[in-house]
Amino acid sequence: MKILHTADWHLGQSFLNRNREEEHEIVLNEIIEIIKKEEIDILILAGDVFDTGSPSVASQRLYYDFWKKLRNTACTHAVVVGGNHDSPSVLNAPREILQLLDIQVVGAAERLPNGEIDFEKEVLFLKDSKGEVQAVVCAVPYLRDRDLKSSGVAETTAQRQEAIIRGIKNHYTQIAEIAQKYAHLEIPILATGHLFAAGLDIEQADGRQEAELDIMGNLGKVGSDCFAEIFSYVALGHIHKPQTVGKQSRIRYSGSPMPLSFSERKDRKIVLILDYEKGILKNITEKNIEVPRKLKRWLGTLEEICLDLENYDDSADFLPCWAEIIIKTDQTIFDLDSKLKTAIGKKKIEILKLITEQKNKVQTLNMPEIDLEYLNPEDVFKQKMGEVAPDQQAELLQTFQELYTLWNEEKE
Ligand SMILES: [Mn+2]
Repeated sequence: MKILHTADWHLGQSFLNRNREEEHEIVLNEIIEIIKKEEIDILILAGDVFDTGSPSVASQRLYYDFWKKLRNTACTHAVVVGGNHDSPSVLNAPREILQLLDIQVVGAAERLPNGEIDFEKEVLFLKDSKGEVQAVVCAVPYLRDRDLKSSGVAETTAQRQEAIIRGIKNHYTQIAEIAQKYAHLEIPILATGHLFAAGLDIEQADGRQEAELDIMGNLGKVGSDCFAEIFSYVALGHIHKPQTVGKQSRIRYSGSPMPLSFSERKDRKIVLILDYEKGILKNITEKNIEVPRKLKRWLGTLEEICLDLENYDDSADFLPCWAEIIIKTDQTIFDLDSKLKTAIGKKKIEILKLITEQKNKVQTLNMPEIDLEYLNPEDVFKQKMGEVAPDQQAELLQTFQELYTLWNEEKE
């Protein structure tokens, strides 16, 4: 049995006001091709399906087109869990109809009538054509504060983080207990998650990416000890760079299938394929995704950058690469635009961000005028948050996300 693990699609992402629909379409088609070629039986999508809680019609079309195309493959089951970017109600809305197509969706932690978490609802049984259970997927979505927190009052940030980690651990412990009942079946038992694990390789992170990581959802970082051995594999989402957690190959981030920020420009973009025999995980392989558009960063003096641009080989680029150019200079440069344009010539390079660093003065030029139409409420909030002390941003953003989700839910 073969299972494909992917995550963090972020459909509908607008990157510096640019639309990414074409890239997403190409990448999703590549995933379909991999599913066909590798004869995948089960697909797992570990959260952040959409970039925003109110996805555009175009991004929803991509989502449903993908399911349509999946019908023409041998893949019989799919499991989708909500990420921190997803609105649980948006993901859950079509779940009954998707269920008919053997696509199971868990947008958020479910609750019993008494308000307690309904752990059983996250344990999914994937059946073959004879009705026999062929795999158990413990579909744990992104766990929101309200799913985790004990009723503490006026907690400090540290206490809050501890409570989050305790809450996540408890959640997986409860799920593992349920899963244990099926240990004798000799079928794959897996878990999913959309969370921030401890001890990740973020060495490529510049200051900005770390800031991004910190404001990505909740603050708690869980260790690999969170995931009981009963889970032969833990399919994670949230971190966009593929990697294992705590050097355990069974606990992994697949990463996003295409680069979503300049800090991901050097990441490999892949999906993971798990090979099971009689319920035992025999092999994990990475399949490369051919990224249709590269994100690039050029940094140096104007002369160095112009030389690099002139020598840039765009022959393998399907779509023009998007560039961030950071020029170090000690004087004001005149005709910067035309100098760069000359260096680029007919090459497929589009400058999205141009920064000149003049000794202590940093100036961002060419930043396209931001039209409110292209921003989602979270983007606007993040921009306003620039005025707030960095250590308070994570908490503020989380509160905003919770309020915004609640508001959206009430609207419906
Ligand atoms: Mn993500």
